Amino acid sequence: MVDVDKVLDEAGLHNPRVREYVQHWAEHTGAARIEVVSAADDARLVRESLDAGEILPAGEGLYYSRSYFKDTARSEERTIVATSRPEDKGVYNNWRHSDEIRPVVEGHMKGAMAGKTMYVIPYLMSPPGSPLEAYAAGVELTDHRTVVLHMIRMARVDVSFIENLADPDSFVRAVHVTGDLENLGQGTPDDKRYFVTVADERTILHFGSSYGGNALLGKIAHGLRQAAYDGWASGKFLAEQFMLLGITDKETGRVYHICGGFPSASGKTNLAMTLAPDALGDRYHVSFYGDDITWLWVDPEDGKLYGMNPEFGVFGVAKDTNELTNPTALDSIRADSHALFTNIAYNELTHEVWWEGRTKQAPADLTGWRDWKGELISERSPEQAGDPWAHPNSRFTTTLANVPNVAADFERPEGVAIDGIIFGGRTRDREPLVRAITDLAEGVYDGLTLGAEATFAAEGVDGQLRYDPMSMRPFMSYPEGPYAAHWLKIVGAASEQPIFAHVNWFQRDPEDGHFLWPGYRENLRALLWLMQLKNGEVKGRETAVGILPTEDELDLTGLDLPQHDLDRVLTIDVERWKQELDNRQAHLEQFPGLPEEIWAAHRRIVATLAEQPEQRVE
Ligand code: GTP
Ligand code: SPV
Ligand code: MN
Repeated sequence: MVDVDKVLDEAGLHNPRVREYVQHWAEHTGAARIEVVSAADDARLVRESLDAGEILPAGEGLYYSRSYFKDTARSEERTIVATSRPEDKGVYNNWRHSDEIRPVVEGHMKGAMAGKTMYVIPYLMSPPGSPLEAYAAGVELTDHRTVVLHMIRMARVDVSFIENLADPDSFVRAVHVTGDLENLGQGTPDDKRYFVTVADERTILHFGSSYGGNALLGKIAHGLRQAAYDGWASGKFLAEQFMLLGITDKETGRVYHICGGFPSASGKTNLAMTLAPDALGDRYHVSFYGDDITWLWVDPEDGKLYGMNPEFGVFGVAKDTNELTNPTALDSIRADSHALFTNIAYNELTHEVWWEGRTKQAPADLTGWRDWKGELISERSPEQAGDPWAHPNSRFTTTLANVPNVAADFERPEGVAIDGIIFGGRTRDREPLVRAITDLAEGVYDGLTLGAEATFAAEGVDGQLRYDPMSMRPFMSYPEGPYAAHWLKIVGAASEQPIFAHVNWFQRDPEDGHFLWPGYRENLRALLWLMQLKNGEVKGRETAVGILPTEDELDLTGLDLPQHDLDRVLTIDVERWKQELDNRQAHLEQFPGLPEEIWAAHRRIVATLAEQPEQRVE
C-alpha cells in the first residue's frame, strides 16, 4: 500500500480536500506508486519517457509518440454528461443519471492502476488572477506518463494552484484511467470505454483511452463541458469551443479581438495562428490568443464582453500544416520547442517526421520511415500503397508561448474585450464567404444552426453533414433551450454588442470540387471587412441571412481570384437557402424551451427570404 500522506507531504500538497480525493482514488485504482507533478518536472519526465520508449526523439528538443491504433480520436458515442437532475438531459449531451452511470465507470476503474504510477496533476484552466479562476482549478489523476507530458504543455500545472483556493473544495476532480487498450472492444457492441463528466459534482471520470480530449482532462472535459455547465449554473459565463485572435491596424492603431466557433478540425487553429496576407502585412498584424477554447463573460464594472483562453498550449491538427498554410504553426514546433507529435509518420533512423500536406510529395527515400501505426512504409503491400502515412487526426502539442505571433498580453488575467463573434464550418455549398449579423438573437440563432461536414476529429463521422450548434455539439453539457437563453443573457448584458458573422472558407465548385476561396491567410480579408462594417466604414449588401460584402468593399489587394469564383462566394443561393430554413425549423424543434427571440429571428429570416429575388450564379 502506498503511503499517500508521505508523498503528498513531500510534494507540499496540503489542501485537505485534495488529499482525501487522492487517497480515495489511490485506494480504488490500486496504484502502486503516486507522484505529484509540476511543470518543473517536465525535463525529468521526458527523460524517463524516452528511456522507457514511450516517446521517441524527433529532432533536437522534439518528441514523438504513437497512441494505440484503435485510440486516435474522441469517441462521441462513449462520451456522457451525467447529473442527478433529469431536466439536464439535452439533445446532444448524452445525459445519464449519475447514480446509474457512476458505478459503471467506477467499476471499470477498480484496481485498474495496479502496478502503475498514479500521477497527480494540479492544474489551472485560466491565467492566474482571472475573474473566473474559481472555476479553473483541477486535479487530474492519470496512469499514463505521456498524458502527463501533454497536460504540462496544454494547461498550467503546479501544486500552488490548488494550495491557496478560497474554497479548498473548489477544484475539478478529473480521474483518467487508461485501461487495457487492447481489450476494450473499441467500436463494438461490447465497448468498455466511458468518458463521463458528472457535471453537478464537478467530477470527470474517463476510462479507456490515452488520446487527446479523451485523456487530457483539463482541455475539453473541464475547459468545455464542465466549464459550460458551471458558467450556466452560476449564471456568470460561457465556455465555448472558440478560437480567439487579435488584429492590429498599424495605420489607425486600433486593435480588434474576434473569437469564434468552427467544428473540430475545421480551421480554428489555422485561423487563430494566421498571418496577414503578404500584400496586407504592412498594415495589419494578427496576434494569437487561443485556438480551441474561449471563456466569455461581462465585466460588471465596465460592462464589456471579455474573452479568455483558459489553455496553456495548442493540440493542433498536423494534416496540411506547411509553410504556406500555417507558417506560425511550423515555427511553434521548431527545434527545442519541446513540442510533442502524436500519430504522424516517423523516421526511426533520422528522427524526422512527416504528415500528409507537410510537403507536396512524401519523402522519396523510404529508408527508416514508419507510418502512424509503426509499420514500415517500405514493406507496404500494393493495396496499402495509397494509405496515409500519418493518421488524419494526428496532432502536434506545443505551448502558447512557442507561437511566434502570440499576443503580448495573452496571459492577461482580465482577458480581452470582444469585438466580433464568428461561426463557420466545412460547408461545400450555400454559405458565402462572410455574412455579417448585427442582431444578437440572429447571431445566436446562426450559431445554433451551424451546419457543417463532420471531420476525423471524432471516430466514425467524417464527412457527414450535421448541425453542430456553436461548434459545441460534442461538448454540450446542458440542454440546448437553456443554452440559447444563457447566451442571450450573457452577451445581452454587454454595454457594447459584438458583431456576429458566419464565415465559410470551404465552398466548392460543384463541377470539379475545387475550393472557391483560397483560404488560410487570405481569410483575414473577410475579418477586416467585418470590422470595417462594425465601424460603419463600409455598408455591405443586405440579404435575408445577413450583410454581405460588395466586391469593391473586400480588400483583394494581391489576390488573383477567378471572377466566377469570387461571384459565387459573394452570393446567396436563395432557393438553396429556402430548403435550409426548412431543415433548420426541424432542427430547432428538437429543443424544448428555446427562447422566443430565437424563433422570432427564424421567422424573420424565413419571411425576408421569401421576398428576396434569386441571384444565383450559375
Ligand atoms: P480542433 O483542434 O479539432 O478543434 O480543430 P481546428 O478547428 O483547430 O482545425 P484546424 O485549424 O487544425 O484545421 C483542420 C484542418 O483544416 C487542417 O487540415 C487544415 O489544413 C484545414 N484548414 C484550415 N483552414 C483552412 C482553410 O482556410 N481552407 C482550407 N481549404 N482548409 C483549411
Ligand atoms: C477537437 O476534437 O475538437 C479537439 C481535439 O480540439 S480533442 O482535444 O481531442 O478534443
Ligand atoms: Mn477542438
